[in-house]
Amino acid sequence: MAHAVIALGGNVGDVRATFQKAIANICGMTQAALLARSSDYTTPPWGEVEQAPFINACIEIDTPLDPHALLFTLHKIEAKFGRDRAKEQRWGPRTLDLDLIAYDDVSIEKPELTLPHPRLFERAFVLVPLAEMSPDRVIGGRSVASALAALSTEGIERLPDLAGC
Ligand code: PH2
Ligand code: MG
Ligand code: MG
Repeated sequence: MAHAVIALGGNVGDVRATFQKAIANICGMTQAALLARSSDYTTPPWGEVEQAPFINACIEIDTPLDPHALLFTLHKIEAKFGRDRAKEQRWGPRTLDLDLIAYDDVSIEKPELTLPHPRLFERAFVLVPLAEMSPDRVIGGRSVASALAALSTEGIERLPDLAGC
């Protein structure tokens, strides 16, 4: 089994409900155990596109799938929840984005998959939920908490837990 960190994001539809269903699908379809789930956060949209705020969260799983099989399954789950990569704008609005952030201590640089995620250390919207779960985790030689300390977290707000979760 391998330890994987997955970041969830979205700003179209009932994103928090989508996250709940997507996490159940991730565990079912990747034969994974859910080790930890962060709170949901509302985050200012990042990138040049004018759009609604995002909701972001992170999970940690134990999975028997290799990184490519895991990524393939994450893409299938994105599509199941209305994501259409052919039609969307880069950095634009989306129902569900599932990014593979880290997979054990594996480093990969391929066109389809870079591990750890190449933009992790620029993105407070990933590091804030990740730091809630694992501030001391070291990814790519940096601790999550120290990487987060270098970024602004302005506008990022933790959302109260949903009833029943
Ligand atoms: N994802 C994007 C573009 N911009 N901004 C925030 N705050 N959170 C995201 O997950 C995000 C974004 C495209 O995937
Ligand atoms: Mg993303
Ligand atoms: Mg993505």
